[in-house]
Amino acid sequence: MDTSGISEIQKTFDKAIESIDDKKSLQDLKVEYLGKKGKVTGLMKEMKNLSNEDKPLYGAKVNEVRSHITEVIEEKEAVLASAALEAQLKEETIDVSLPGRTFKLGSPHPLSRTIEDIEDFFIGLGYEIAEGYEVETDYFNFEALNLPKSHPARDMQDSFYFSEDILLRTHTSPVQARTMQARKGAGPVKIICPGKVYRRDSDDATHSHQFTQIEGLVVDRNIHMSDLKGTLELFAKEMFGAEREIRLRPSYFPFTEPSVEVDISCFKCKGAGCNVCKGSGWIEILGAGMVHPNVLEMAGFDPDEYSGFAFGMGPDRIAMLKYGIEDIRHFYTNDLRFIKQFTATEDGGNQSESI
Ligand code: 2NL
Repeated sequence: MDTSGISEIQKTFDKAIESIDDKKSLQDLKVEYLGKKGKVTGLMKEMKNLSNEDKPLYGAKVNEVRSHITEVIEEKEAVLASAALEAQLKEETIDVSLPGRTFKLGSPHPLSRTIEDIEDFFIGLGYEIAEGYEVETDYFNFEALNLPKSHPARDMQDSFYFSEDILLRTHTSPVQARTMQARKGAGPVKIICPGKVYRRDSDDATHSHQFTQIEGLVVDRNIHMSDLKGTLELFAKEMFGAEREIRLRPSYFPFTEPSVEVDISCFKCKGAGCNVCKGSGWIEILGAGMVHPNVLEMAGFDPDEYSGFAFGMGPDRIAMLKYGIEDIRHFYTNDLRFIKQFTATEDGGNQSESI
């Protein structure tokens, strides 16, 4: 019996495997020898031509070669796999000393930030936030606030009219009037009304036809001017620093009686006089007063039983003072270079330039 063919196949295999150094060629080699139409399988097919005597010997020899080839291929597979893993690990090495990827932080618009700060302060004192309509009726924007059709103070609040009776609100007071009315004469009312308001004005550094307002209203039994004063003093200290003092000057609003303008001691010069306070040591920040009995009555509250105080301020002006912004139009013209100056801080707020 001639088994030289078998030895020959093992020899050629041993030679061929030496030069294999990738998975694909190894797979091809495996098919070439052990596959259905492979060389080793071909040897087995020769069996039928052998005598019964020779068959076991021949079969054993072929099996030996098959085991050898199988074993060598498995070894090679393991070697290639570990080499591939090593190469991958080398490739994907992470240099932990490299700087991390940076990402850009957004920051709140200084006006939004100011409005939120003001809201937070009053929420802390137990106020609720009330919001209403930007398109209002003449009644709620003017009449209900003691500004009848003939009232000369209407001239100061010329607005954008949709019709004789419908307009863009000139202040947030209609929200307060509506809230009072909804309470049907039963106090207490303790609300803060923030929002956009509109006036027919020519835009310049300190005027905008669209701006923001925050008004506050407290109506209950036994509300006095002292309550207003204490509230606004706390507010001034919270917004502009614990050393701030407030000063009340007599003023006039149709919806309050008496009415006052409220100043804070200058946060820049501490009262000595500078460009921010125009040399006076005081800065006007809001208007306020005791709710006019007519306003209470029109909203369904008995002025003999209830009294209240109200105040109104412009967050635009407060933000301009706080952050040293010299032109109100910066808030509304969406120039990113402006907004980017107010970088976010860890507490989520803006970094103040001037205070
Ligand atoms: C200012 C002055 C003020 C009010 C707003 C008010 C609202 C109701 C009743 C009474 Cl419903 N008063 N609001 C009172 C005084 C002043 O705003 O200079 N704002 C920028």
